[in-house]
Amino acid sequence: MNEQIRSWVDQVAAMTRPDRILICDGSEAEKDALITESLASGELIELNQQRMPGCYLHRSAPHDVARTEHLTYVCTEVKEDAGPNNNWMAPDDAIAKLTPLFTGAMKGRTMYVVPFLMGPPGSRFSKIGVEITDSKYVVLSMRIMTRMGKPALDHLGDSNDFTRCLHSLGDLSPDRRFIMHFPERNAVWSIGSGYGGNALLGKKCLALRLASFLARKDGWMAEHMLIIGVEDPQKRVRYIAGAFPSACGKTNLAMLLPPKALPGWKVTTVGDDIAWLRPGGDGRLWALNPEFGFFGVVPGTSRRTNPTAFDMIQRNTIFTNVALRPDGTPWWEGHDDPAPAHALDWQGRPWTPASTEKAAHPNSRFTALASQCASLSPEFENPEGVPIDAIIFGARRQRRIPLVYEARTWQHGVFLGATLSSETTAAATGKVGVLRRDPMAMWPFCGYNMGDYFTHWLEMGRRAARPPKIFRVNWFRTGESGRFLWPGFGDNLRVLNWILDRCEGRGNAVDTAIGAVPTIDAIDRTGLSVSDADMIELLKVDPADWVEAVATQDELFRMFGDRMPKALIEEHDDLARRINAAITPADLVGRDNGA
Ligand code: SAT
Ligand code: MN
Repeated sequence: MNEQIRSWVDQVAAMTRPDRILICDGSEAEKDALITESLASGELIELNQQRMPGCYLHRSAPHDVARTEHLTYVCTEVKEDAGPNNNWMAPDDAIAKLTPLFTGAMKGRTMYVVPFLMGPPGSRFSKIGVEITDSKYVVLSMRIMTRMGKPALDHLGDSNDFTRCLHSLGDLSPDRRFIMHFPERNAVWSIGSGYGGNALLGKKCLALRLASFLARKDGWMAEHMLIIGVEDPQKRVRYIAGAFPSACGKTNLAMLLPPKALPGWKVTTVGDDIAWLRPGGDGRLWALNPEFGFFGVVPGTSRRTNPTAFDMIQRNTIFTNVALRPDGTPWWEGHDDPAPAHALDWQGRPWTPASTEKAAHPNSRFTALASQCASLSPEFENPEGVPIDAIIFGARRQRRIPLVYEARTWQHGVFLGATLSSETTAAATGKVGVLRRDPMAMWPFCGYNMGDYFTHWLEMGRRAARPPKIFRVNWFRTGESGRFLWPGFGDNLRVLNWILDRCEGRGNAVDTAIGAVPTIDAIDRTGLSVSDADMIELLKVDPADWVEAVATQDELFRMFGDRMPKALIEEHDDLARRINAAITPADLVGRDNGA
């Protein structure tokens, strides 16, 4: 056993006073024992093992169902280093606040020590964490989401270079819940929540917040991005990384199944949530997925919307907060099967289709091994990652934002990322459906001042001789009465193909004030029933509609004061000029409905 881990474990045990300590090796026998104990304690409920072998249901505490951003802190010595995008507490104050909460917190419980590896074994880019937790559900989930146990210890050797991740369920009260990050001390302390992003500390805490901080120091990037390979009929594979806020379809896009009308095309999955990117010797950006599994949103997942994910979660999967049918199989809104006549809802209460509440929680989740994903890329374990041709930024936007457009330059692309905003989802607590700024989809995950983060993005573009092209996409534009104009899902490949064409100097586009937008016939609509009128609507750039958007961008940029890079302010002023120049006198007089 690594001596540094041992002495840290001793220190934590002295504070938390567990009844037992278990150092996890990641073996099958250990998993089986954890499942048996979890079934006995009610932390897991066995699902129908004939139909769904190795599948279990976990019901969380009713008020512990999503990330709690208002209880999440970045604890840097200097407040400005955390920035206006983070809650801040001085590191010593944070320790002083949490020490009483952790003191004795594991009495009567087992303390699990979970060494884990983020990134492929043997990669010089991989990182080690050790999570101490008193939750069996967390251990079982970490076993899926990370390379846990022996591969991690082998990678670490006797080094002290690991992130100290301390977690306890505490009493699960939001009043005593904190997720504290200490980037300068390479540590995370989380108490009071068993929910994914709050409790599986390898994911958002290490692989995004702490990693983004480290990445800036060491010249790489940790981003909230999926990574996919797009294989053409000639078997050439190109790679796209895409940043989207939580619950905006990253998992569906990562496992995209091409429409029948595009034979010979294939999408392979490298990752669905997190990308670590570095400039390679060839001047390109190379990306790897540090995770080992998928923690995806369940509602809406079906054979129709995402057959790959649906098949993936038929075995060895932990479901959290879905409904339970009488035959012991799970159900959720958007399942292929119709609503059952009787079920238990996500809290275990009787439910019928007449119930006014949802059967599954809107942020119910599956946790499944990447190796169970039929579309997993053969490059998944490549220690160098994959070379990225295009970066896409996407979000949920009913209005204004075209289906796709292209940035003029890297700097303009960084501006497109920095001005990303999205309608909120159930992945974080708070109101759903309101527009919020989410630069690069990293607002909740950037572990330092976002002004510095923008500067770092600009710098990375300068450092890579052949940086990817940058695009903005929006699958969610609606027409009259809220109808989605674009079918989404597999048909998004049509948009990706235009993007890849543009990366090679092909593909038709018109220059507009906001960037290059496809011409009406530029996106292949073979076999698709999207009318010309809808296509025009999907691609429309209405300058008058952009005036307000440009004005609110000011507010965001001003938040960062002198940490805001001038280059992005210039991009903003440039956009304002272009929008004003594009406005016609008719726009000023007034427009008819929807025009
Ligand atoms: O933060 S989680 O990992 O729980 C899910 C998400 O918001 O992306
Ligand atoms: Mn995410």
